[in-house]
Amino acid sequence: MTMTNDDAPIIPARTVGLDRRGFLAGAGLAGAALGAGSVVTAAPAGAQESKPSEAAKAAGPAEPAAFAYEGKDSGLTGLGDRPLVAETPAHLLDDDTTPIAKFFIRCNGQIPEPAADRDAWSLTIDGEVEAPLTLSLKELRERFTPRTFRMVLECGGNGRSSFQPPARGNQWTNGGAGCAEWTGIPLGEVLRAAKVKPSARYTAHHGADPHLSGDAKKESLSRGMPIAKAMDAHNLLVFAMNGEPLPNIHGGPLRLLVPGWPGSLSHKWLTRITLRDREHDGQGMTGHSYRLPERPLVPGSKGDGVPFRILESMPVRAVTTSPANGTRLPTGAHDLDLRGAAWGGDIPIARVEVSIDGGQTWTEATIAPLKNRYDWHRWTARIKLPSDGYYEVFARATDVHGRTQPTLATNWNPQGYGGNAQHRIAILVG
Ligand SMILES: Nc1nc2c(c(=O)[nH]1)N[C@H]1C(S)=C(S)[C@@H](COP(=O)(O)O)O[C@H]1N2
Ligand SMILES: [Mo]
Repeated sequence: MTMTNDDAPIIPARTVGLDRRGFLAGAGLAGAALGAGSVVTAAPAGAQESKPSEAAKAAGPAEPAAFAYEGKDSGLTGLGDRPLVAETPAHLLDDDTTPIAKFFIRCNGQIPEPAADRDAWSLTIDGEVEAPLTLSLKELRERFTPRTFRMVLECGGNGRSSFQPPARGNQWTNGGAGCAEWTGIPLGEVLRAAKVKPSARYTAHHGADPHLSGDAKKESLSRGMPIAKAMDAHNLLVFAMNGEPLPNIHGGPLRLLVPGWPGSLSHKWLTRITLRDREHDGQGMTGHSYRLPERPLVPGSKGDGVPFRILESMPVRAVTTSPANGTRLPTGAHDLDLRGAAWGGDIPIARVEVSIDGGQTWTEATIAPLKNRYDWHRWTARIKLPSDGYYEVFARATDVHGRTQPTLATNWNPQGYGGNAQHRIAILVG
């Protein structure tokens, strides 16, 4: 099946090789799903430029294999099997609320067997608390009042493929993110019920997914956050996603959802939260994991001797979700309607803009209000294309602190965090 190589390259688009034949290659296929115009091909994504063999490159844009996982859309892009990792191409982020079928997957370890009895799932809160708690999911739901928020969950490495030279890790374009309706019990209320001691400084999260090696002494992941962030009223102990029991692949029966910060804090298959009197040092907390250098590094260097700080709030990002990258429009179709999403960690978005001249001039998009804090902004824009021909449409978001997105990824770092170069899509008219 022909698919769009979604997501636009960060390093200059390989417009050489993206000729009319390229645009025509897949005509009709994805176009049917889109309704407007026909999706025909796409500028290769930065991620894909670094991977295919020279022969494959010469043959034109690669056709990624259909993704196969029960309940998941075959249009997701598989980034790895062991552990299972898949991202959502930008044109599949076009729903206001990301359906479960299209929601990205990021596992670090093995996927546990689905729980036979959801109600019996047990969560322990211990460590620096006066009154340690162990509650079943049933007890948790009876004792506390559930809340529902629509919130973005975004992998800390989202945008990594924009770095040159490539940074270590899954080569996410912009699709290591989604925005779902999460229903759960506010974490802060449960922590308060366990009576947090003044000595508590940091959380430590533990779950039931075995390490990839099968070694029971190792954890696949164990991250944590400062107590102040843990008490944010939007953090939920989630048992339902988009109104359905939380699917196993997304950490059901019970997961943590910590919006705004790297997705790795949103622990799946959650069994224990231990409060600690110091920064947690579990799997994913040490070395350069989820950390950014405190001064700019030479791209490709190791960062030896440079202090790193923990990545907290995620950067600002806009994606164009319609039309898809590589859409071909009929001759004379010069009114281009664009649709997308934008979000920015803890910091609200002030505006979204689009450009068809490489960022020389920008047109402001209309942004929809948020359902609640940590929701994403859906945005729309109509731009006038001056003539038939080839265009690249750039999108950028700016947050209320004035932080916006660079044209090319800046702040290179060994594990590739914070990559938020502007998303761009290729459009051919005529
Ligand atoms: N137990 C556990 N929780 C986990 C992970 C994991 O590997 N194990 N991956 C984390 C990472 S890195 C991300 S980005 C999110 C992804 O959540 P999703 O797979 O539901 O999209 O889950 C987080 N929670
Ligand atoms: Mo992640």
